[in-house]
Amino acid sequence: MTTFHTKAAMAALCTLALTATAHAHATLQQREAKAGASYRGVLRVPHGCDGTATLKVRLTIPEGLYSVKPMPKAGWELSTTKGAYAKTYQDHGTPVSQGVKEITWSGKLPDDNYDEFIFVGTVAPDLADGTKLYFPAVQECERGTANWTDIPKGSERVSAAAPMVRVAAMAMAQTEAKSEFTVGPIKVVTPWTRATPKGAPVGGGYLTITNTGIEADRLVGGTFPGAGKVEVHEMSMDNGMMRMRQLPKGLEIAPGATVELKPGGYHLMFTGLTAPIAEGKPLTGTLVFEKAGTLNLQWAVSPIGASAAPAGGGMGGGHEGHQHH
Ligand SMILES: [Cu+2]
Repeated sequence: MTTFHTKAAMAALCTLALTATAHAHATLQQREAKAGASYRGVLRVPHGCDGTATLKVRLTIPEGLYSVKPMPKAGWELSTTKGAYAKTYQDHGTPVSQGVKEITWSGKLPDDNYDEFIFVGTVAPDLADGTKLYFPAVQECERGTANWTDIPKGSERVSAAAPMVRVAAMAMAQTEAKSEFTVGPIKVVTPWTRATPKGAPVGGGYLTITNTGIEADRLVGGTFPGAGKVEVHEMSMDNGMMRMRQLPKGLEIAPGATVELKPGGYHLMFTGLTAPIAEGKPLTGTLVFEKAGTLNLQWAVSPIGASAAPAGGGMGGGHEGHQHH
């Protein structure tokens, strides 16, 4: 029993100690990075070693982050170690096969001060979603060192974890970029439609429109592949009945206003469809605004009967994967 209690007490103490030091770790401020995009790392150093000042901060750059450049710091001397990458990356069309693998800042950071050490780099575009990049960091102090260099295996817990960044895959990053379209002061977000069964003469289009300008504009129509016309419609309750009517003068978007077109409310109606709308592959179309003019956009296609845009904002596999039949 005594042994048991002691062990339990020890375990409790260890947990406490871990929790306490967790706040004091050297960490990276931005823990998400997008594959294929630039990443700005801010290493935060909250204290020295055993009460003594930090004299050096040494950061190791993992494979997968390339074209790394450290930001010089007033009062600190900067040095880098370069080396070969495991593979060749593209930097704006130029192949790069080597670069900065380690950055060292030398200076003095008193134990009771906090400071940040900054670098930028590019995340390899082919990294899988959820990839973890570890940046082992070492503080050399007046007395001793603090090593933030532990890299956990799987879900293992480590006491001095290396700063880590999670990568979001490029397809997802592109999805976000491609679900927003603008013309003049008009911004359209997440346009989506749903697949239609064979022979259905109409389809519906949904999106969110924001007018960032100073005068009102009107959505008056557009084009959609295989549709005779694109009409602006409104669904509303009339004596307890859902009714749909065309808005012949279009839909006004007041300056500064955001209007949502969604199932059961305002929507676009694609009439005279010559072929069913097929799920998966985004469709290119236009919207016409009275003042802002023609906006080119891509419609994400949800399954038949869906009540929302496809997951992830919509421009999924089809766009990248070229799913031809
Ligand atoms: Cu309608």
